[in-house]
Amino acid sequence: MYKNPRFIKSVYSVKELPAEQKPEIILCGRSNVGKSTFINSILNRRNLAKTSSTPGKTRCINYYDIDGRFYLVDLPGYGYAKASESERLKWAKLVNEFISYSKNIAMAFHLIDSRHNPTYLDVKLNQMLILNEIPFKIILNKIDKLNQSELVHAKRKAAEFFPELNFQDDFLIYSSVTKTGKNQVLKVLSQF
Ligand SMILES: Nc1nc2c(ncn2[C@@H]2O[C@H](COP(=O)(O)OP(=O)(O)OP(=O)(O)O)[C@@H](O)[C@H]2O)c(=O)[nH]1
Ligand SMILES: [Mg+2]
Repeated sequence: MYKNPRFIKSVYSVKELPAEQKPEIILCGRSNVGKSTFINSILNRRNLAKTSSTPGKTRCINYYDIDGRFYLVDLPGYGYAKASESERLKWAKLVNEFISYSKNIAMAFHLIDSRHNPTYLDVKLNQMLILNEIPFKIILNKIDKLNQSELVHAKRKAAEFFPELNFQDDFLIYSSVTKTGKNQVLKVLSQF
């Protein structure tokens, strides 16, 4: 278990990235899929990362130092319908620039709300990760909201949207409520 996770800074442009070089594990995906909650849940903290039931909470890149070993990096969500067009473009630009600019991204957790089908933007994000040679896990999140047959359906849909991916290797299921999947995530993180 991690002993000393600390908030480091909020970044609004790629020029402000922390000077100290550490492996960066990024949290990405649509707005409201549970990226910030996932960070708290992995770290056993209630409020380290700011969360909200209103989409669009995280509007900048937030850095958390995990026991001096690596950074967890909370990215703004995309596809938040109620944000203005210019705001959405600004967040998308920040995320795109960051992913192609930072040399320290060691891996990505790409979260998808398991209740909804992946979107075009999820497919684009996955392509961008592959293009930049960033190892990733797609997390089907909030599975506490699904019954068994809905979970089967969600897995089938994910396989349809990402036909080149292998469910065993590239996906995990998760719930911050029940902690399903937490051991697998901690195992993935243990390599850093
Ligand atoms: N049932 C359930 N709710 C969850 C889970 N994870 C997150 N939530 C809820 O989903 C909502 C959004 O969570 P956030 O963690 O703020 O989502 P985010 O992806 O960081 O959103 P942005 O910052 O807008 O990009 C909150 O109301 C959370 O309580 C989960 O595993 N299960
Ligand atoms: Mg957030």
